[in-house]
Amino acid sequence: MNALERTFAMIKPDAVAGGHTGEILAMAEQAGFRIVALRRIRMSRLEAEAFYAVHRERPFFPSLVNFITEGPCVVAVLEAENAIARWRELMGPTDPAKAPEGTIRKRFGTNIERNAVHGSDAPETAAVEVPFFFSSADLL
Ligand code: 3AN
Repeated sequence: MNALERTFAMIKPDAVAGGHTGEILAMAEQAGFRIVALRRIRMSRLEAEAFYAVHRERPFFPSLVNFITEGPCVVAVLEAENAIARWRELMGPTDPAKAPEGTIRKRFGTNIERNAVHGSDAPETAAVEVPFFFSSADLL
């Protein structure tokens, strides 16, 4: 089975403000992902709270919402075989201090919160996160 899969990817405000959008997209393309959809957005607090609703009860939730709304993000849909797992591998672990060489978070992450990128963690998550930002007409 070599079915193509799509994942939701986000370049977070730290990496966008740092001028790393192009390098991160280039890393994605060099790793074999096709960029299906791409948009620069600025999330409202309401949108950020909805997007990160699964973390609502976590102690870091208010700080996470502050961070993700501090500036523009770039959101994308990436397509590849096994895209969800492969994008998470290219991102590296949540904590950039634990990220191996060659990962996006090793190169551009600062700490567990300001970690440059996001990616869906499962097909069920991608199925919610992709339509959160993109309509079917964006996904050709
Ligand atoms: P990932 O982004 O690697 O899937 P999640 O889903 O566990 O990680 O967490 C979502 C986001 O919440 C992370 N990207 C990070 O910005 C933030 N976060 C997770 N754990 C912590 C923590 N212990 N302290 C601060 N922020 C955190």
